[in-house]
Amino acid sequence: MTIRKILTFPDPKLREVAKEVTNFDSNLKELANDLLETMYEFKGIGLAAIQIGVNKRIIVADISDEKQEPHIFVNPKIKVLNENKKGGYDEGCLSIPGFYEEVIRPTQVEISFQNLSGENEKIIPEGLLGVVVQHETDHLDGKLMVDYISSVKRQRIRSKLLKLKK
Ligand code: QAP
Ligand code: CO
Repeated sequence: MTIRKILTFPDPKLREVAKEVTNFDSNLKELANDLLETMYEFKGIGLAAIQIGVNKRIIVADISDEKQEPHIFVNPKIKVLNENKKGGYDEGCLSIPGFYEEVIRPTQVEISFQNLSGENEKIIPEGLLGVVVQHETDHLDGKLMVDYISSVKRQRIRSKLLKLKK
Protein backbone atom coordinates (compact mmCIF):
# COMPACT_ATOMS: atom_id res chain seq x y z
CA MET A 1 0.00 0.00 0.00
CA THR A 2 1.34 3.38 -1.02
CA ILE A 3 0.16 6.92 -0.48
CA ARG A 4 0.28 8.55 -3.92
CA LYS A 5 0.72 12.15 -4.98
CA ILE A 6 -2.51 13.92 -5.96
CA LEU A 7 -2.48 16.14 -9.06
CA THR A 8 -3.94 19.62 -8.60
CA PHE A 9 -6.01 21.79 -10.92
CA PRO A 10 -5.08 23.01 -13.55
CA ASP A 11 -2.81 20.02 -14.25
CA PRO A 12 -3.62 19.01 -17.87
CA LYS A 13 -3.66 15.32 -16.93
CA LEU A 14 -6.92 15.97 -15.05
CA ARG A 15 -8.51 16.71 -18.46
CA GLU A 16 -7.73 13.28 -19.94
CA VAL A 17 -10.53 10.81 -20.60
CA ALA A 18 -9.61 7.67 -18.65
CA LYS A 19 -9.45 4.26 -20.33
CA GLU A 20 -11.81 1.37 -19.65
CA VAL A 21 -10.40 -1.27 -17.26
CA THR A 22 -10.13 -4.70 -18.94
CA ASN A 23 -7.63 -6.52 -16.69
CA PHE A 24 -9.03 -7.55 -13.33
CA ASP A 25 -5.69 -8.65 -11.95
CA SER A 26 -3.62 -8.09 -8.80
CA ASN A 27 -2.35 -4.75 -10.16
CA LEU A 28 -5.92 -3.45 -10.19
CA LYS A 29 -6.40 -4.53 -6.57
CA GLU A 30 -3.18 -2.76 -5.65
CA LEU A 31 -4.34 0.40 -7.44
CA ALA A 32 -7.68 0.28 -5.58
CA ASN A 33 -5.87 -0.09 -2.24
CA ASP A 34 -3.55 2.84 -3.07
CA LEU A 35 -6.56 4.98 -4.01
CA LEU A 36 -8.29 4.19 -0.71
CA GLU A 37 -5.14 4.76 1.32
CA THR A 38 -4.43 8.06 -0.43
CA MET A 39 -8.04 9.21 -0.01
CA TYR A 40 -7.98 8.39 3.72
CA GLU A 41 -4.58 10.05 4.21
CA PHE A 42 -5.88 13.36 2.85
CA LYS A 43 -9.28 13.09 4.60
CA GLY A 44 -11.23 12.73 1.37
CA ILE A 45 -14.53 10.99 0.74
CA GLY A 46 -13.89 10.18 -2.92
CA LEU A 47 -10.95 9.81 -5.33
CA ALA A 48 -10.55 8.89 -9.01
CA ALA A 49 -7.45 7.15 -10.43
CA ILE A 50 -6.74 10.01 -12.84
CA GLN A 51 -6.21 12.27 -9.79
CA ILE A 52 -3.10 10.23 -8.97
CA GLY A 53 -2.10 10.27 -12.64
CA VAL A 54 -3.38 6.78 -13.53
CA ASN A 55 -5.46 6.80 -16.72
CA LYS A 56 -7.97 4.07 -15.76
CA ARG A 57 -11.69 4.10 -15.09
CA ILE A 58 -11.70 3.31 -11.38
CA ILE A 59 -12.96 5.41 -8.47
CA VAL A 60 -13.24 4.93 -4.70
CA ALA A 61 -15.49 6.53 -2.10
CA ASP A 62 -16.17 6.34 1.63
CA ILE A 63 -18.64 8.75 3.19
CA SER A 64 -18.63 7.02 6.61
CA ASP A 65 -17.13 8.66 9.67
CA GLU A 66 -14.07 6.49 10.11
CA LYS A 67 -12.92 4.33 7.14
CA GLN A 68 -15.87 2.01 7.67
CA GLU A 69 -17.42 1.77 4.25
CA PRO A 70 -14.94 1.69 1.37
CA HIS A 71 -16.61 1.53 -2.05
CA ILE A 72 -14.73 0.64 -5.23
CA PHE A 73 -16.31 1.21 -8.64
CA VAL A 74 -14.62 -0.03 -11.82
CA ASN A 75 -15.95 1.29 -15.17
CA PRO A 76 -18.85 3.13 -13.48
CA LYS A 77 -21.82 4.26 -15.58
CA ILE A 78 -24.50 6.62 -14.34
CA LYS A 79 -28.14 6.43 -15.34
CA VAL A 80 -30.34 9.33 -14.25
CA LEU A 81 -33.59 7.84 -12.93
CA ASN A 82 -35.48 11.13 -12.62
CA GLU A 83 -34.34 14.12 -14.71
CA ASN A 84 -36.63 16.42 -12.72
CA LYS A 85 -35.15 15.72 -9.28
CA LYS A 86 -32.00 17.73 -8.67
CA GLY A 87 -30.20 18.99 -5.60
CA GLY A 88 -27.31 21.30 -4.75
CA TYR A 89 -24.33 20.33 -2.61
CA ASP A 90 -21.21 22.25 -1.56
CA GLU A 91 -18.60 20.04 -3.18
CA GLY A 92 -14.89 19.85 -2.51
CA CYS A 93 -12.15 18.06 -4.47
CA LEU A 94 -8.75 16.75 -3.39
CA SER A 95 -7.38 18.18 -6.67
CA ILE A 96 -8.79 21.65 -5.84
CA PRO A 97 -7.70 21.96 -2.19
CA GLY A 98 -9.27 24.71 -0.11
CA PHE A 99 -12.18 25.46 -2.44
CA TYR A 100 -15.83 24.46 -2.10
CA GLU A 101 -18.52 25.30 -4.64
CA GLU A 102 -22.18 24.42 -4.98
CA VAL A 103 -22.91 21.98 -7.80
CA ILE A 104 -26.44 20.99 -8.79
CA ARG A 105 -26.84 17.36 -9.88
CA PRO A 106 -29.56 14.72 -10.28
CA THR A 107 -30.40 13.13 -6.89
CA GLN A 108 -31.85 9.87 -8.20
CA VAL A 109 -29.24 7.91 -10.11
CA GLU A 110 -28.35 4.28 -10.67
CA ILE A 111 -24.68 3.26 -10.85
CA SER A 112 -23.71 0.24 -12.95
CA PHE A 113 -20.11 -0.84 -12.43
CA GLN A 114 -17.78 -3.79 -12.09
CA ASN A 115 -16.17 -5.02 -8.89
CA LEU A 116 -12.47 -5.97 -8.60
CA SER A 117 -13.30 -9.46 -9.92
CA GLY A 118 -14.92 -8.01 -13.03
CA GLU A 119 -18.47 -8.94 -12.00
CA ASN A 120 -21.29 -6.55 -12.91
CA GLU A 121 -23.04 -4.77 -10.05
CA LYS A 122 -25.66 -2.04 -9.67
CA ILE A 123 -26.58 0.29 -6.84
CA ILE A 124 -28.98 3.15 -6.31
CA PRO A 125 -26.99 5.34 -3.90
CA GLU A 126 -28.69 7.58 -1.36
CA GLY A 127 -27.77 11.16 -0.53
CA LEU A 128 -24.10 12.14 -0.40
CA LEU A 129 -22.80 8.87 -1.89
CA GLY A 130 -24.74 9.62 -5.07
CA VAL A 131 -23.18 13.09 -5.23
CA VAL A 132 -19.66 11.74 -4.69
CA VAL A 133 -20.00 8.97 -7.30
CA GLN A 134 -21.21 11.51 -9.88
CA HIS A 135 -18.33 13.88 -8.99
CA GLU A 136 -15.75 11.06 -9.28
CA THR A 137 -17.21 9.66 -12.49
CA ASP A 138 -16.92 13.17 -13.98
CA HIS A 139 -13.15 12.94 -13.28
CA LEU A 140 -12.96 9.86 -15.54
CA ASP A 141 -14.26 12.03 -18.39
CA GLY A 142 -11.84 14.90 -17.67
CA LYS A 143 -14.56 16.95 -16.02
CA LEU A 144 -14.07 18.93 -12.80
CA MET A 145 -16.48 20.56 -10.33
CA VAL A 146 -15.16 23.98 -11.40
CA ASP A 147 -16.67 23.35 -14.84
CA TYR A 148 -20.10 23.86 -13.22
CA ILE A 149 -19.29 27.38 -11.92
CA SER A 150 -18.74 30.68 -13.73
CA SER A 151 -15.54 31.07 -15.75
CA VAL A 152 -14.63 34.14 -13.67
CA LYS A 153 -14.71 32.05 -10.47
CA ARG A 154 -12.87 29.19 -12.22
CA GLN A 155 -10.04 31.51 -13.38
CA ARG A 156 -9.73 32.94 -9.88
CA ILE A 157 -9.34 29.45 -8.36
CA ARG A 158 -6.89 28.51 -11.14
CA SER A 159 -4.57 31.46 -10.49
CA LYS A 160 -4.71 31.00 -6.70
CA LEU A 161 -3.71 27.33 -6.99
CA LEU A 162 -0.95 28.15 -9.51
CA LYS A 163 0.48 30.74 -7.11
CA LEU A 164 0.38 28.25 -4.21
CA LYS A 165 2.38 25.77 -6.32
CA LYS A 166 5.31 28.20 -6.87
C1 QAP B 1 -15.73 14.76 -3.79
O1 QAP B 1 -13.81 15.34 -2.52
C2 QAP B 1 -16.85 15.42 -3.06
O2 QAP B 1 -10.37 21.16 -0.21
C3 QAP B 1 -14.60 14.24 -2.93
O3 QAP B 1 -8.55 20.95 1.76
C4 QAP B 1 -16.66 16.10 -1.85
O4 QAP B 1 -13.01 14.21 -0.78
C5 QAP B 1 -18.10 15.39 -3.58
C6 QAP B 1 -10.82 17.65 0.60
C7 QAP B 1 -17.73 16.71 -1.20
C8 QAP B 1 -19.16 15.98 -2.94
C9 QAP B 1 -18.97 16.62 -1.75
C10 QAP B 1 -10.96 18.88 0.00
C11 QAP B 1 -9.89 17.52 1.61
C12 QAP B 1 -11.58 16.49 0.16
C13 QAP B 1 -10.21 19.98 0.40
C14 QAP B 1 -13.07 15.26 -1.37
C15 QAP B 1 -9.28 19.83 1.40
C16 QAP B 1 -9.11 18.61 2.02
C17 QAP B 1 -12.34 16.47 -0.95
CO1 CO C 1 -12.63 15.65 -7.31
